[in-house]
Amino acid sequence: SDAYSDTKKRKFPENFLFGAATSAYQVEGGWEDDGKGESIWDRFAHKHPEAIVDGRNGDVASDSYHNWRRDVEMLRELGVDFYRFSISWPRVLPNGFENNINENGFKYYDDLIDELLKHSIQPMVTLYHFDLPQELQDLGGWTNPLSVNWFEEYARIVFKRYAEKVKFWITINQPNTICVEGYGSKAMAPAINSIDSAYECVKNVMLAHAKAYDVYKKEFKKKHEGNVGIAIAVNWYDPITNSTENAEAVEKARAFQLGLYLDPIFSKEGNFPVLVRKIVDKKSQEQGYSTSRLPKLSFQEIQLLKGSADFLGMNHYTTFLVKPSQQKYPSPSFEDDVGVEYSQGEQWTKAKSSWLRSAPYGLYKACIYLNLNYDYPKIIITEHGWSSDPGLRDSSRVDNLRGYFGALLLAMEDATQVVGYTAWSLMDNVEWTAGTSERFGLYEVDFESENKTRKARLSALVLKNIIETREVNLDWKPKNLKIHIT
Ligand code: PNW
Repeated sequence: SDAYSDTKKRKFPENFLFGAATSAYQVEGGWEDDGKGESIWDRFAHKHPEAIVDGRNGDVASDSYHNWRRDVEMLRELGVDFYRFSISWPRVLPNGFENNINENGFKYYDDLIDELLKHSIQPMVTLYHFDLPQELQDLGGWTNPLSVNWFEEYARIVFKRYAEKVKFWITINQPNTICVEGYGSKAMAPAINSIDSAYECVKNVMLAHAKAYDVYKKEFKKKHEGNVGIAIAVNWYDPITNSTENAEAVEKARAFQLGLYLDPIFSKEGNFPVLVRKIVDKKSQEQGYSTSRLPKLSFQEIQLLKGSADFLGMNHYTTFLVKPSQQKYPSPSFEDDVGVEYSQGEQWTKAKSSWLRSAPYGLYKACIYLNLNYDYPKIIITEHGWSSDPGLRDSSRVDNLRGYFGALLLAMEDATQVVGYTAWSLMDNVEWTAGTSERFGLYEVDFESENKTRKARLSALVLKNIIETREVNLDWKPKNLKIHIT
């Protein structure tokens, strides 16, 4: 058992918000319908079909482009307060630029948002979840400093259209995935695999976020009173054992994985962490570069970034155990800069994804870390979830959900300012290069069927019960797997 997640009866407050999440590329399909432009994920999946585990890419995915009415019905069945989904930039601005607006693409989101509001479900809109317009990538994508302006114009257009209806906004999902996985490796599109471009990307993505926040604050906030945040991967990092070397290693892991994205926005001083600056400057010099690959932020940029979020969107899945790296990583690389190795507790239950094990205590510790380092920020858990094989009796997902809710309730009792929780994911979808081989859905999707039929899993009924009762009852079981709108 886990000292940070127990069965004591703690309740979610009545005003606590529950939601479920998806992202455009992962569920929509309709990849070239009605004038949609090509995204970097369309290009990557078509050019490298061998990179997608089971060959199922985002061309059709869960076909939410046609099944959005059913998606809203599922949200009503669950009884959630909000739906977190993302807008596909190339669906609404096919080449990325503001001078070419695709009304047909916007119509899809008009309909989805209206259907949600008709049933009192708040839309929570992510502006960017990994699917850059390919034409912008051809100009360097997030390594081009102009990307800050491209995103600003895109954000303004979407704010203008939906400020009346959407009160929760997330600018960017997981800068670390976008930059380190997308530009510093071949794991995600655009698979650039250059460490210099990864750090350039970090600077531009962070500034793009801050600009969009600024646009909302200056042009929309007064009238529309919405909230704008950013979703950052805040997994937990612990030393594998207590030793001086491991303590130093975990400090580096936290600085590179968390501080690099959190400090500029949420710390008092602003700017990138001093430790990251020191390490990357030194490494760059040793490797024969005259300038550091970590770009500098100007005084104005530091000011723009500082405080640029009404809430922290916390994506939390798991915990990693850290020690100094024993192997030599390729150099230069992000791994080499951080210089640590990750593992996970052998005793922690394994999910379908290789990186994912269940360790609820890590959510508690991550919350306390945020409180102490960033002065009790307002938090919405914007993603948490579990991958499994297909099948409706997903008891591993139920265990994971209950365990993490226990830890969350304990963190809230200890003054963590969490106002909402978002399950990843509403339904099975395209898990990037894992295709549909890793299922994250509360609802199962039959990808072989014509209509991509959705069916509630056991976890959907358990979550529905928790939302209704506001508490986690480990003994609760549904009579059958039928789910109804209540
Ligand atoms: C997130 N980790 O990525 C993404 O935002 C989603 O699009 C994705 O489908 C979901 O989580 C599941 O993978 C993550 O290594 C990738 O801890 C990696 C990690 C966490 C989240």
